[in-house]
Amino acid sequence: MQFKKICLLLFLSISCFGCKQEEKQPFEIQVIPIPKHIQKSNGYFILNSKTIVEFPEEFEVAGKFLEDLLSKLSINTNSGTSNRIVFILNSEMTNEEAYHLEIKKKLITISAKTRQAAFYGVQTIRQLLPASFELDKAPLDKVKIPCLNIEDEPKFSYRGMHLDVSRHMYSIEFIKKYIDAMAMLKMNKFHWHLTDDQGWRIEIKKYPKLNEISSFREETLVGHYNDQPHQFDGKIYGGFYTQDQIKDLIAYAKERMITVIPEIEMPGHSQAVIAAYPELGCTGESVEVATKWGVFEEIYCVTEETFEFLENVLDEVMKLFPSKYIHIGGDEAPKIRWKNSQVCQALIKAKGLANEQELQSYFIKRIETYLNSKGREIIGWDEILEGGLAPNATVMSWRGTKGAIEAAKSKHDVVMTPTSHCYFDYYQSENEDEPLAIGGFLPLDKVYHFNPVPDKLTKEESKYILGAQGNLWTEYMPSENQVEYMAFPRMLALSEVVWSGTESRDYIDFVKRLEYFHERLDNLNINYANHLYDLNGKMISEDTTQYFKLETLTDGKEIRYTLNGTSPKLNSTLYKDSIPVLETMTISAAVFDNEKQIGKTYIQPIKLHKAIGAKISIDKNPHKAYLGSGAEGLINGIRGNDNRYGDKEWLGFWGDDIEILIEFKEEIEMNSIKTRFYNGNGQWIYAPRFIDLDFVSAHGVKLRDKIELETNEGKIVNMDYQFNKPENSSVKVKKITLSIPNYGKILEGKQGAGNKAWTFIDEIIVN
Ligand code: TNX
Repeated sequence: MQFKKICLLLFLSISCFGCKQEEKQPFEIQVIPIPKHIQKSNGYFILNSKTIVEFPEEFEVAGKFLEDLLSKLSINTNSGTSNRIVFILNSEMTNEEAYHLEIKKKLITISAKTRQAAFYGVQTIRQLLPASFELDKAPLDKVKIPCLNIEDEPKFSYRGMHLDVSRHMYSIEFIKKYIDAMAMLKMNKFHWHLTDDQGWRIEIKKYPKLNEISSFREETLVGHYNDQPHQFDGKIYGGFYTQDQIKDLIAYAKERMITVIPEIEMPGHSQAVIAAYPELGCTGESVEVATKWGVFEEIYCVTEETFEFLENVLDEVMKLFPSKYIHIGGDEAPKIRWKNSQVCQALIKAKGLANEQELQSYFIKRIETYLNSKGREIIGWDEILEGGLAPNATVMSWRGTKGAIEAAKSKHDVVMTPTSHCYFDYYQSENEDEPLAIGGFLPLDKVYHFNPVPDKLTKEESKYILGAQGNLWTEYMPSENQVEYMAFPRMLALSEVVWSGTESRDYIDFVKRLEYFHERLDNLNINYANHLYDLNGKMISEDTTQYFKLETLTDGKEIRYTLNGTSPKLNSTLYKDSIPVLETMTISAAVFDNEKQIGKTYIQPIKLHKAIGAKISIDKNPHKAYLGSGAEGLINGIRGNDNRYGDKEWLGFWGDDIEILIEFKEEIEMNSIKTRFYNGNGQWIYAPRFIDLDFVSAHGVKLRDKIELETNEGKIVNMDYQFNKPENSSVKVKKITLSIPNYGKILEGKQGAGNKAWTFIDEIIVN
């Protein structure tokens, strides 16, 4: 494989000093996240078994980390000269996390003010070393590091990764591996989502039933939530982390400069607790630990008993976790139980609150007061803004950026985790054979191009944006392997977002470094997704001609394709600028490097029909997270994926009634129009109940019809309209209007009840 060859070459260029060609081939700096300033100078520092490492006591962690790395060199050699790597404590540096790395021929210095900063300097050195240093033994006895000067500091102070261990649970060993990877990427906050409806995962000594009952569910949903009818595996699932395991993990993370922030969900996502302690719910009735995904109505009732319980739980949590922040959840708490509870209604009256939203705010403020009194601060999901924000709360903005803007404008700190750029449980590729995921579409480049600071903020307000975090919700990640697949390489892209900032970001350069980084991930035994050799395709319509464009991310490779349904081979047509589309066809293409196919085969059926090349407009903009390929994408001959509304073909609208106008250049003769709607009710997506169709001929003759749709038909609802016409005559049409009313409010008892439904529409086929 060519990739291996590249690595071998690089490896040789690092290890084979004395080679003359090397001077011609400048050493490329492959560090992720890319440092702020790099200045390369001449010559190399030769690392060898005689290299001495010196560090002050404050930098013991960083110093030892480096010594451990160096001890991987083969020691059965006496070659090399003694040179030094020296850590310097420089209290004058302004940024606490900044380091200065200077590599000269005989001396490397790492200057830093804090232990974190020194550690980050070492992570940079680590990535300047060959990837074989990630193995137990680096089979080398000398390594040359290029002389250079790096001045580096992070853009954001909060650089986080989250992991949900409620929906699925992972070993402490695995979480340590996850933390190791975060540390390598200079991330510093691990948000540990410990409790949810499907399982309570932290040992609480005062309430043993939390671990006996709340930590286990009877069985688990099989397949996707949108697959009906729901099926279950019939196996008990669960467990929890003991306080000793948690202490050990926190200490482990601390050595890697990572703060562990625990999340204890309230008032919602607490069905597992109510399963063990029904008296904490409003009905007092017993419920089960949830066995499927979603949002549940069983939430804590607002009683003194609940507060006493939560304060006791939080006392144990605070004893374990030294973190300044305690995450209290706050998201997705349906208010139906509170509406029907006399106790809650009486409290609303007594406290002069306007409604249940304000009651939620009262709830969160009480918990905040308690935690503040113990010297801690709360973080909550952006729903904590509803009904009034607690005075000192930090907001984790997940439903877009609205919450972030509101919070920053009222001088509250914010951590950005919008679904659009930070939900690593979404699909990362359009390949049909991707492992099952929750939905959505978040490819690597989209993560990479994230700017955590919403543009609606002034410079002053932007200071409240502490940083960003990647979220790993694990409904569809039953194994550790699967978590890694979803986390990597998106975590690498995010590390550059939060560390390097927008100024020094270049995606093509990142991709090159990532390609090189694969070997490091291989050596670390991380199951990353590799979509670098995928193809991206796009249909282009110009007047009456259509053609298809293909592109791949990495340089210096060939694309070969066939149009007859056979797999692309070495002797298949070489792709140049585009593929003319003259008829209905299937493009099968792949990336080739050095005479071998690398990456997967890309298969794209294209179905020509009469609307292709017409003019199309929609009276509303699709939601910015689901823009597909714009309005034109609805008549480009390409259908969306049957399972994934988040791809480049489906268009998503949130709550809007929409009107789509298709205008033909010349009047056409047609006899049918078809389209389809996504109907993923678990994700609040509903097909419309009916559609109005208007046809107008060039002479102004009008035809109008209404089509009722069966909205509980399944995951996809088809609209298939044929003219009722005498044999052999067809209808002449110049303009078609499709009026598509939104489904309306989601019904009680369904996911997202009371919210506006989404409408997702795919290709409109005219024949
Ligand atoms: C929403 S993000 C949730 C989680 C789900 C996630 C799936 C948030 C605060 N709540 O409970 O796991 O969507 O993407």
